[in-house]
Amino acid sequence: MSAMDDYLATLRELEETGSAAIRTAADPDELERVRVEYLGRKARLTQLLRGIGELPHEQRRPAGAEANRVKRGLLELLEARAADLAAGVAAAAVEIDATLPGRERWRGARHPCTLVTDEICEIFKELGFLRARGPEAETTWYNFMALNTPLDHPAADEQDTFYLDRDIVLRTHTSPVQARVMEQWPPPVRVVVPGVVFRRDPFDASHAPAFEQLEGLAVDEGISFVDFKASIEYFVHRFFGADVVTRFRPSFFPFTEPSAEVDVSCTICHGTGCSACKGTGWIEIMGAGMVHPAVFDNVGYDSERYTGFAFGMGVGRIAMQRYRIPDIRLLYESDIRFLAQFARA
Ligand code: 2NL
Repeated sequence: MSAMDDYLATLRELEETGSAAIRTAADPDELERVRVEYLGRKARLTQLLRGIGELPHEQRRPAGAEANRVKRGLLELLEARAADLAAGVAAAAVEIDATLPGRERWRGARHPCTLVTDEICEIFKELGFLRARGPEAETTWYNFMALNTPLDHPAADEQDTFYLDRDIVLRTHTSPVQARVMEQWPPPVRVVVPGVVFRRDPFDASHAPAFEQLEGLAVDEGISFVDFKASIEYFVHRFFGADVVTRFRPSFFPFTEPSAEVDVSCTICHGTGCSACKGTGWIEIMGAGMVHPAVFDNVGYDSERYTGFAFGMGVGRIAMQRYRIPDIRLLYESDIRFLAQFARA
C-alpha cells in the first residue's frame, strides 16, 4: 500500500468511528469527550492534517481536500447532535443507517461457453455419455487420416490449420479424441468431447481462429439411424425447449455416412422468419451422421459388427443463440463488462 492509500484508509476509519461515536453520545459531557478525541488538538485527524507535508508533493492537495471533508462532516454531525441533545432527542440506539444503499459485492461469473458446454454435457449424461478430453496439438493421423480424411482431400483444405511440425497440427476438431477413446476402449462407447479447436480462419463477427467445439460419439452393436435421430431430438428438446422442431438436411463429412446438418426451428420467431434466422425460420446447430466404417477400421473396431452416430457443434454459436450475442468476438475478447452479465444473482 502506498502512503496515500494508508492516509485515505485512516481517514475513512476516523470518519466511520467518529460519526458513530457522535451519533451515540448520550449527553453533552460525552459529546465533548468525543469532540476532543476526534477533533481536538491531539486528535489523529488533526495530526493527519498537520502531516500532509510529509506526503509526496502531488498527493498533498487531494489528501488535504479529503481530510478537510471528513473534518467538516464530523463538525456538522457534532453540531447536529448537540442540538438534538439540547432538544432532548435520545441517542441513536444503533449506528446503522438503514437508508444507505447497499454495497455491491463483486460476483464472479462463468463464461457463456462454459455455461453452454456444461449444460450440453449434463443433457448427454442423461443418455449415458461420459465427458472426455484430449490433446490440443495432434498428429495429422488422428486429426485427419484416422477420420477418413486424406490430407489431399478437399475437406482437409476446408480445415486448414496451424502446423507445429511436419506431422503435428493444432487440432481442427475434437474428433481425434474420440478416435483415441475408441482405440483404448472396446464398444459400447458413449462420449461427449468439449474443447478448443483451431482453424486458419479470419477473426470476424462469425468466425474465430480458435473456438470451442463439442462433439459426441456413440458406438455399439445395432445402433441405427433411429437411435441417432432420437438422441439428437432428445437433446434439442431438453436444451432448446419441448416445442422446438428439429430438421435433418443431407450433407457430407468424410467421417460419417450418411451425414446431416441439423437445424432447429428459430427460437426467436418460432419458424415464421426473422433477422436471427435470416428469414428461413431455421437455425443450424450441428453437423452429424452415422460413423463411416472406414473410421472404425482405422481405430481397430470391427466395422461389420458395430455401428454408431457422431455429431459436432460450435459451442460459441450455441451460446450466441441462447444469449442472443450478436458477435462471436465478444466471447473471446475478455471484456469484463460483457462477462459480468453472466454472473448469477
Ligand atoms: C461440424 C460437424 C461433426 C463428427 C463431427 C465424428 C467423430 C468421429 C467419427 C465420426 Cl470419431 N464423426 N464427428 C461427425 C459429424 C459432424 O461435426 O460442423 N462441427 C462443428
